[in-house]
Amino acid sequence: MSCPSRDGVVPWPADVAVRYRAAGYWEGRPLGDLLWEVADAHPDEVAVVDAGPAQVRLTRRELSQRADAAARRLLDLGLRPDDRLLVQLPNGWEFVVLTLACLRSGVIPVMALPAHRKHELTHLASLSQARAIAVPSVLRGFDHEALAHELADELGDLEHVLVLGAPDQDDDAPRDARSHDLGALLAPPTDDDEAATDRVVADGLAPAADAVAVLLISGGTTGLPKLIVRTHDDYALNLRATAAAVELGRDDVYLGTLPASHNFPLACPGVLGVLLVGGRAVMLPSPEPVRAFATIESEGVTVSAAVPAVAQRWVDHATELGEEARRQLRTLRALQVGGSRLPDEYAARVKPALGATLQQVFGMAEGLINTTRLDDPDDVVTTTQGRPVHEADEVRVVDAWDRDVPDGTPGALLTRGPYTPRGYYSPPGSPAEQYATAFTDDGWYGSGDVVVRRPDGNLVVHGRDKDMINRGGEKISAEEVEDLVYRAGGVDLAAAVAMPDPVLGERVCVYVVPSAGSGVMSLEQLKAAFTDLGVAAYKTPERLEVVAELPMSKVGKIDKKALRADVATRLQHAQSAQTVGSGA
Ligand code: OOB
Repeated sequence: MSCPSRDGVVPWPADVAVRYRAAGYWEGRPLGDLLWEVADAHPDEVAVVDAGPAQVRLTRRELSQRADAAARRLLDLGLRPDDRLLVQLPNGWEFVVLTLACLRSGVIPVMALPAHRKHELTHLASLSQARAIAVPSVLRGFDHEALAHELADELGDLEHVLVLGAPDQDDDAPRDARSHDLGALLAPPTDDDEAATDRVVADGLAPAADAVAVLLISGGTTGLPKLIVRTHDDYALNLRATAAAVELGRDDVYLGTLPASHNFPLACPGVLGVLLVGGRAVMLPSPEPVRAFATIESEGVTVSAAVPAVAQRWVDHATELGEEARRQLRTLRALQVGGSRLPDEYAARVKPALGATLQQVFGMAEGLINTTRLDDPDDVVTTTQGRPVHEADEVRVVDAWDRDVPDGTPGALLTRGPYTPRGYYSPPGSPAEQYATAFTDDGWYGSGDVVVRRPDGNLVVHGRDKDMINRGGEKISAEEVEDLVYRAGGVDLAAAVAMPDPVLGERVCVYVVPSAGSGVMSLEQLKAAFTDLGVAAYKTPERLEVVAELPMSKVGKIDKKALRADVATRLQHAQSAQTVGSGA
């Protein structure tokens, strides 16, 4: 069995690692140690609130005892430190306990999104050689349990299916006899003696600080997503630096409504960050404003995070409610917004509508996090995406020849630093170069974003030179969509591009040249083909243009810039035709 805490992981160069340690950026302690220190100091405080249907409150003692019990039970199942566990759970207390159990035991969680389906999960499970998967039984009408067993049948490494029954259903146990009951795995220890033994066992399992803590999923630009290795040392720094940037402390209550397996709500500072500073995490499975506002009021939430589309919904809802919303949101002091570009007009509306200070967050699962600061002038907060959260973050803005451009000039973002790994995870037996894309030889990560650095150091995201579609913060690789269109069949040429959208920023539009003799495909047929291929719904094309040929660039590649312009014009025309049609 391979060991990803060493194999397939690109380490920081030894001299750089020495420097980061000497400077104290890396503390040399695993995340479980750091979190348990807080739990031991304040055992009776409430640490986690599940504000979903489960309505569970856990003190720090209960949280740590359950996590240590779960760590032991993972081992009882046969899992070992360094084994990978594919985690696909909605936001709830179970997600937190299971993640902590992994951090304590050295079992490595692979953070899948609830929206992922067979196509994505198969890839993630095989890439990580996952030995176990944790899923809800049925969520939003989808049978995750059945799918998990399908995967287990097909993938040699995947042995254990851990299933969470729905707490709001009569029968909350898994329905397949082969499933392990995740509810039971996350139950408290039976008594104090068991708790004490579990503690000793879990303390003994403490992973090395430079071992892998979690595997995150990259937004991906080429084909299927890659895995990003985050070590205990570097992720702890990620938590501390982002917590400092939003001035997070023991009195803070963080509301997690974005899918918690994403780096932003997980660790920037997110659920883990608020626990690390001794605050409280409140988990909600959806950012829908009525529930979210009621939860903010009842739990005294002080900080939350949203993608721009969610922030817009909150602003619109608050504007509609007026005074009532201001009362509900009284305790909310900061709203972090990131994942995709927040339009300046909306940025300016956040504080007046919600009463909370806006913090723009321009981050990436690969590391670097930029934020505006709470005391920044309005112009910085509403028109920039902030600056690096840590003094050792290195940022370059370069032209096509890798030369630094002056401030004020758009260029490609390159970054290195103590929480930005030097390469993607490469599975055993695969050529490491295949996973080195996006990293330069001297370890810079090229995020594919086109940014301008202002003289005050703040970055403004202007666009990107990666072939990705950012649908309201959900990243979609154009190449992956194109591969799926080819698999759907009947086309000679396919190109996926972003089309502008007032709500999500971008959506997926596909241009196809049909094969000779095949009938003209409709958007409905294409959507159905994507569903049949078991693809996450957010990647499904929302517009289809059937054309006789595609524009080509001078070097013989499909000219996507021309296609993006084309679809934008078509949408504009459609809109003005509608306006004329409605007599306006
Ligand atoms: C976050 O992480 P990922 O890994 O899902 O996506 C990273 C990419 C960036 O390279 C950039 O293209 C885009 O998402 N992005 C933004 C942005 N924040 C992220 N583009 C424009 N403005 C922003 N504010 O998305 C992520 C990770 C941690 C914290 C926040 C976001």
